[in-house]
Amino acid sequence: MQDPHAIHQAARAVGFHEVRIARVRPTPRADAFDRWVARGRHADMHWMPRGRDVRRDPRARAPWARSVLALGVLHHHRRPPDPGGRTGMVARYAWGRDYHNLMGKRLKKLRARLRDLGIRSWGGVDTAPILERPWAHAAGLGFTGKHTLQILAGSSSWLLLGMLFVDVALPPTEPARGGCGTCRRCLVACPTDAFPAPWTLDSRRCISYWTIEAKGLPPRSLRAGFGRWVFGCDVCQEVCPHNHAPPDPDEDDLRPRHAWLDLDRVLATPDAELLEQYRGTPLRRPGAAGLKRNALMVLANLGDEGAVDGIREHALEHNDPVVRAAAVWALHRLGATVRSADGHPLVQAEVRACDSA
Ligand code: B12
Ligand code: SF4
Ligand code: SF4
Repeated sequence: MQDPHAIHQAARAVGFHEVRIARVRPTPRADAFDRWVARGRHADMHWMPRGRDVRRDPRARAPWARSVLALGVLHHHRRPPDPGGRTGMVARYAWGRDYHNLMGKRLKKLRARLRDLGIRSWGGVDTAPILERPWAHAAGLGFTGKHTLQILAGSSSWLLLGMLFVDVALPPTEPARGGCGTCRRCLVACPTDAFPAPWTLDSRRCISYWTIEAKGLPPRSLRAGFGRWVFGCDVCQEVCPHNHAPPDPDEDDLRPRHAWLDLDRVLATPDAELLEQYRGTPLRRPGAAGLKRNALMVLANLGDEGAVDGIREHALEHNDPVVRAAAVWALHRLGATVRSADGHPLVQAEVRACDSA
């Protein structure tokens, strides 16, 4: 059996804060994933059911895999003060550089070091068809909280994951300490009631899904629940008692750059320029129209009539009907009169809904 010490050292040297190891077998709890998809809880993330065989057993992609390295980067920082004006909150994981790039580079370096040790590897961060949390749980990289996130006892859930399957059998690490016990805080605190049961999230009700992944308009019944979240949502983690004193990583790449967005500015900035401003960050994921849609939701929730002129000027004529429809709704919520000659069905549906409200 290979000495795991060199591997742990290599992983730490390239910038992974946490490393755990599990033996490869069929993915634990893969049936829960199948049930989740069968119930439509992946919403419009049509890519999720793809690669089912690999999700169920990574050896469908890497038949030589014997062990998995569960790798973690801790990313917590204290939220900087609200700069004032009409602002929206960004979820913590997105405050700095895009973790796909950051961790992807670290993974690449680690794979090169493993190659030097004669070890073959395959894996990824987020985008490969790997059920990262069940593997992290199996390796003892935290335990799975009722909000479905991995929590490191004595540290926090402000932890991003990467997985690397290797062709050597390594001694597995200990199972994680801790658990949720009788606590239910996250389930109760979720502003949009997105947990049909503990350890199960319905993406169709999750603010994170709607502000990052979704292309369309969120259901009207959920919009007020978005509160000030303009990108992602951290509520289920903020209320968790395991996150009361998280460590802050002292790393330049993880430092907060945009914890708050100026919503008027998001609307007024031309789309291409907006995307350019957020190059290399997760904020590009919903596209410029998605960010503007999100900004309109939050402006409506802020209830500040001062936003009306900006919405009329910059959003009501936007080339994306989702933005125009969101603008109609925001204007209505801010008490402004909305007369729209816009014939697009999405916009018309919003106008009708506002008229009948
Ligand atoms: C799709 C996805 C989403 C979707 C769906 C989220 C979800 N809960 O499924 C949306 C867009 C909503 C989302 C939101 C977020 N995401 Co996301 N997302 C993913 C992705 C790509 C796939 C997750 C997946 O397969 N979901 C399907 C469900 C069925 O799987 P699961 O939740 O892992 O469920 C397993 C367990 O719950 C377990 N289980 C079931 N029952 C039981 C019972 C018990 C007792 C136990 C112990 C376990 C257990 O079995 C299930 C597997 O079958 C992963 C990356 C990856 N490839 O894994 C990142 C990932 C999960 N996301 C991540 C993050 C950071 C977030 C956000 C915090 C971002 C934000 N701040 O806005 C939110 C958190 C919302 C939440 N409470 O989960 C991190 C989580 C890190 C961590 N510490 O756990 C990941 C791992 C990305 C990464 N590489 O770091 N995400
Ligand atoms: S991320 Fe926000 S909306 Fe999604 S489950 Fe957690 S608290 Fe609910
Ligand atoms: S808030 Fe409570 S129930 Fe939710 S993950 Fe944290 S400890 Fe578990």
